[in-house]
Amino acid sequence: MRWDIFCQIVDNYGDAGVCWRLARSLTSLHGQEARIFCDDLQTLNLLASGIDPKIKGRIDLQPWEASFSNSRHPVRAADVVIEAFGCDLPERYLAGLLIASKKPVIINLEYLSAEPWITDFHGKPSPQSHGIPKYFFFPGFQENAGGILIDPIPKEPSLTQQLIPESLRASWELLRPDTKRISIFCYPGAPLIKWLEDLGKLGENFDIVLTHGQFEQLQFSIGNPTQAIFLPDSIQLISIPFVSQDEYDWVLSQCDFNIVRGEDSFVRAQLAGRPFIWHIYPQEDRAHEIKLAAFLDLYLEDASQELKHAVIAAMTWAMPNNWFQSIDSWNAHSKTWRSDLLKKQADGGLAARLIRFVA
Ligand code: TRH
Repeated sequence: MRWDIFCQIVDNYGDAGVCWRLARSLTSLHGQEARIFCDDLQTLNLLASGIDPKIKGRIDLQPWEASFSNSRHPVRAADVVIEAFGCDLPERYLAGLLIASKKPVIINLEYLSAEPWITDFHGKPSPQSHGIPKYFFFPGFQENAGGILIDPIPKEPSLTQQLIPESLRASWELLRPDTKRISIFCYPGAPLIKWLEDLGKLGENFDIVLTHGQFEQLQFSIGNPTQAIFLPDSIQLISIPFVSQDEYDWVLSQCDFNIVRGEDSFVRAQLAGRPFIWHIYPQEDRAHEIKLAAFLDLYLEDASQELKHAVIAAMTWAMPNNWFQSIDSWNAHSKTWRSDLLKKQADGGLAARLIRFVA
């Protein structure tokens, strides 16, 4: 089938990240044809860079405007049109669909959530006045939800540790042996300086891999962007550049602990099989707190009482000395969660469920 994926970047990288991962699964694993129309092609290209050209070559990345029917970019009718995160289709594209002989199916691809209510809405029709069939598709962890994007499934970290991407070589040389490694990719507002100071008092060495812009965020949080940041000697900060999605996946798999955010990095941290803090996207009405609680209910369903306390404390930004003593059992739990997750997604996860749904 031919898929047109519409991606409007609201902020950050998650919208592009999810659309790109979906397109690569559809094409490289399921032999579909995919185009992404994106209003910020530069960001999308950044994420997609460095990927095997055989995979990238199968996905047509186009600016948003290229979806309009005109003589330079005639619109081929797609079989499936994805409105990622409920973005509105361009009117001129929709007008083209209305006169097309074969109508596509439109999918409103929603945000990932572990909340129980999504299974009642997943796959339900969303009748439109234009008459083209449209459905809600809710990604989720439950078996009767839309699944999660699992491609590519990360390999055992020991098998890939030597495959240091070129863009990370210089940073990786700074890592100290026998030192715990923590990557950080989070939103402004997290109490990171205090967190790192506290971590530095645990009596172990930590190398902190700061993703692009994270160091500046730390400086900003102390109120003076030019001021040096003083942390205990046990803490080494290492800034890395913005890397491609595949390279960032690799970083997550090579760290002992990850701080992630949004949607895509949140899933990848779980697939890495390591403990993580999910800095959930803050929403004004505090809906994020409900979403986080719903995820923790699932994630910790089989955990001991002690581990539950530790993980909930960590995920709500309690200082590391409150929960780090449980890191070994959290590690074991992360591995079990990863393999259970993959078992539940053994049907191919989101991309495969989407194809089956449309078919
Ligand atoms: O960037 P995010 O915070 O994205 C979002 C947006 O806020 C969006 O509006 C919101 O709807 C969504 O979250 C829930 O976090 P996320 O989802 O983890 O996406 C980041 C993507 O960027 C992910 O695909 C990984 C990728 N990435 C790289 O490719 N290279 C990098 O160096 C880093 C740090 C990330």
